[in-house]
Amino acid sequence: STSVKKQLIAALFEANNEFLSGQALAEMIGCSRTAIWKQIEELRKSGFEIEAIRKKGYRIIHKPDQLSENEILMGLETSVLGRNILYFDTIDSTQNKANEVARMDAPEGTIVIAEEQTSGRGRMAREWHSSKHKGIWMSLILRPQLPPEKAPQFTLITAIAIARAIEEVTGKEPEIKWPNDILFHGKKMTGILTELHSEADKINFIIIGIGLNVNQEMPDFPEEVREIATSLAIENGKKVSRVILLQHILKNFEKYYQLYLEKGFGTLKVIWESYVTSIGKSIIARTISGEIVGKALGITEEGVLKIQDAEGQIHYVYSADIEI
Ligand code: BT5
Repeated sequence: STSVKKQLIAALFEANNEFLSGQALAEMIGCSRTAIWKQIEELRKSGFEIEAIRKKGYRIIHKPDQLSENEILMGLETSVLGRNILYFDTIDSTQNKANEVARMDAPEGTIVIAEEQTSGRGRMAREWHSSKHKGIWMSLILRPQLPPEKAPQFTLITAIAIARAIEEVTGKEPEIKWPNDILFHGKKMTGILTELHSEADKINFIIIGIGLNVNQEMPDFPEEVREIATSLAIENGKKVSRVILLQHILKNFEKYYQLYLEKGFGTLKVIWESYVTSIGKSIIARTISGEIVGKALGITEEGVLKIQDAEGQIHYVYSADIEI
């Protein structure tokens, strides 16, 4: 019956506002009219508004902002990224699931996406709040044939793809904060978590976790992040379709990923720098081995942050929390 449902959604969409009768649908899909009617009821329960008129049939008036496989695939402009989708209503963490399926040979471009995460995580086992239906909580599997030290660049490529997608969808330009945050007015709207599985000299797979606050209002955030977090809807003044945003992210990601594989990080570095606001400013970088205070000079060709301290010494920072 999942397949009846898929075919039904596809048929109703393709009908383009024309009515389709129960009989016609049953014949197209190869099932009974009762089965059609049952599935229509199911779709209504999951948020579709479907008009039904006697002697004419059915048509879709409104589709829900749901991140189901069908919704994502309809209108997706990529050839690899997002072509294999594992969708969950609720999950512990999409990173865990992505790791699991990547070990079992899930193809490049596979995405694991959930409406809600119960133990979403940030870097260093920090918590990532992922409230139901409000954001994009997703992990993307990539299998680039590259040495492991290139992995951190993927966080930066991801940030550019997201920033561009946000601009395309809302017309608003976010800021990127090295290495893994996207901000609006200094508040965090997106966090990126890049996890690497590699051998000594080559990457097996990379899992890129994206946590993007889309339609939360302030009360949807737990107390402890209200001061530091924001959502796209809050910044945009109105709700944003998660499906459309996701499609734009995947499209841009594929484009930049191609560019990266063909030409290296150089071109992307320039784009990345155009979104960064902290270059040239005084920052504090908190790393596992201690604090570095100084001026952010920019990133290297490899995506490593360069900081110059008061004595003029230059530090290369691979991973840190940055305070501006
Ligand atoms: C990150 O870590 O920013 C990476 C977040 C990655 C989340 C995605 S969701 C899909 C995938 N599955 C997962 O389980 N994870 C990935 P970090 O830089 O360590 O920042 C974590 C900090 O951000 C927390 O300690 C909080 O202070 C703050 N925070 C938590 N939830 C937030 C939210 N929804 N919006 C803004 N800030 C948040």
